[in-house]
Amino acid sequence: MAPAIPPGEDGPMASQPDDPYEHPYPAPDLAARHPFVVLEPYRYPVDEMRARARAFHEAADRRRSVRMFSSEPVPRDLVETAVMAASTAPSGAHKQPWTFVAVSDPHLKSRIRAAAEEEEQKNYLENRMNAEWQEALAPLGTDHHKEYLDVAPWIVVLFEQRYELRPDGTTRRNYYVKESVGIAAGLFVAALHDMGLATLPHTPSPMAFLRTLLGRPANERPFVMFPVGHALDGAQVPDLRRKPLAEVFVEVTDDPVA
Ligand code: IYR
Repeated sequence: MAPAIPPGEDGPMASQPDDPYEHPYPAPDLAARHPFVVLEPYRYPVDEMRARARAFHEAADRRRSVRMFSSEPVPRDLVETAVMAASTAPSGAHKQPWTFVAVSDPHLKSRIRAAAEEEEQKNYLENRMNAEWQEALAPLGTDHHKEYLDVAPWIVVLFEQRYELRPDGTTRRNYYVKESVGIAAGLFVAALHDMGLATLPHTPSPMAFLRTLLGRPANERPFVMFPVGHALDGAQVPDLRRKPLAEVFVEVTDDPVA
């Protein structure tokens, strides 16, 4: 059977002496039906791996969720590039089931703030969040005031596409939508932080109002929204500690069931 990718520079590697695979991927009949390319290698010497790993952790560890934004404008292309980075997230069946909806219009931001505050009043003041929940939030000092939605130059609302709506009106299933969109959200947060912008994953639950307010189609449901901008000079954040490795990492060595 002729391989779909001709051998050569972009072709499949000759089997290596230490090749452990009995069942190569892609199988030749798969490669005959769908295009494959050779992965661009990106390996580093192990010392460089450690240095990069440490640098990435240190940079990530400087990120904080911000609730006091500056009104300083942020060029739209920066938001777009963060969305492109987020949109590299792996997704179920590569469906990329997300839409990032960006708003900088002051009137629209105000309407979002008003609707969010209306929901949050029920959460905080009418005890839609129970006592245990409110107690857990106490150290963060959040309340129903969401002024930052007016102040931050951008609000980006991340919508999950519960199913695919094709231009001809037909639909297709999406898979692992929450997992996929959650990973994209994480990459968005990281991309903004890496370029020196601040954000806050904000979920004014329920937030169905965002679909109507932003005129989104029936297959889309708001997943999380992000005020995006520079942190206000002197902005305060809660003095939180991150769990140490020992609390978040376990290596299982013996078969626990044996
Ligand atoms: N959505 C509310 C409440 C809230 C809930 C959690 I969980 C938080 O970590 C923070 C806030 C709000 O945005 O205030």
